[in-house]
Amino acid sequence: MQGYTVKTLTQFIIERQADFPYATGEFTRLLYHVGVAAKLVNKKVNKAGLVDILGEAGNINIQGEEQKKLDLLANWQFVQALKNSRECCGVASEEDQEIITWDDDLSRDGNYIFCMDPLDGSSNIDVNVSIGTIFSVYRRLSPRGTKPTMEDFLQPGNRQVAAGYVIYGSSTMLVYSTGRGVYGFTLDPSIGEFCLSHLNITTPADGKIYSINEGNYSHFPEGVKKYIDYCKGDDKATGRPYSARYIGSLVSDFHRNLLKGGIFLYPPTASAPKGKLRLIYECNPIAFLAEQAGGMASDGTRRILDIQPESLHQRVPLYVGSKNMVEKLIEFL
Ligand code: P6P
Repeated sequence: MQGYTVKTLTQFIIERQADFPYATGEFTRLLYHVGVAAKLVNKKVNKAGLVDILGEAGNINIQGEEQKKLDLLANWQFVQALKNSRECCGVASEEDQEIITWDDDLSRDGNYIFCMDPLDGSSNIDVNVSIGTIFSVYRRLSPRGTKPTMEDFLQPGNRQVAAGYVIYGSSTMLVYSTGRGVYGFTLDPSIGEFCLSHLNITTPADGKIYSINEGNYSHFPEGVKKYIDYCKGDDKATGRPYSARYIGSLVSDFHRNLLKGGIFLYPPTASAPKGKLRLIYECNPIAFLAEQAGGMASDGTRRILDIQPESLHQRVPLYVGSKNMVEKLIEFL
């Protein structure tokens, strides 16, 4: 019987457990439960057009954005999975003002904290554009057996032990890194497993794609305007003009550029003077993955991963992708 050798996410995590310092299986169990939540959210996202979970949930989340029902479902699903893992002592989510904790001893004993945007790009749900979950994992600083503190969640991105995203698109993929390269798993619905499909993803040092919402051009810093004009320049020797590709869904724009090479820019704008994207559960995980794949991530003056967070939902400008392209942009800035 002709079959193909499948390596599931669970098999891979267990295999790589040995890579993980003080591998005690705790992290393996945490990541396993993230995979379960991703499969359950995927089921809901795939049916979004069929059952009554489209459209506004009516609530306003702490970002002042309409919360769509799928946002709430995804948030609930991941929080449940993290609780069930018993390895996580608290969660910071885009959808919740405060840190989420559980009043049970096992969770309080959890060694990890989890930061997430459970369903990023959710304004695209109703128009069937890919959306994603973005997550970041840290070891707690506070003693086990106690409630986690804000300090646990305000660690700089260079202290992440893992980061990843799920992209619910033409196929559903989970992409993550524990600091030893970036690995991609594609969901095979016929067996309900994430199967290894992208081994050790590296992003090209140069690319021909730039991703930015040029509608905000008039409010961009001068250096960004100059860089955009550079991307549009006519110089075959440097492969310009580049292609403009912007989906308006961070995970989709980042994933494409990660694989093909390119740069994603979210500069300060009039409506978002500090940038729109959140440091803790969007920029840090994306920056971790970009660097693990050989790319670069900056806020224009600082390496994203070195920024000391000051608040849970803090926003920063984000310039991320192919190393040479980000360096070129920083020259213009
Ligand atoms: P704009 C989606 O709402 C999101 O948070 C990211 O996924 C995306 O990159 C960005 O906002 C798009 O923002 O202002 O270009 O619509």
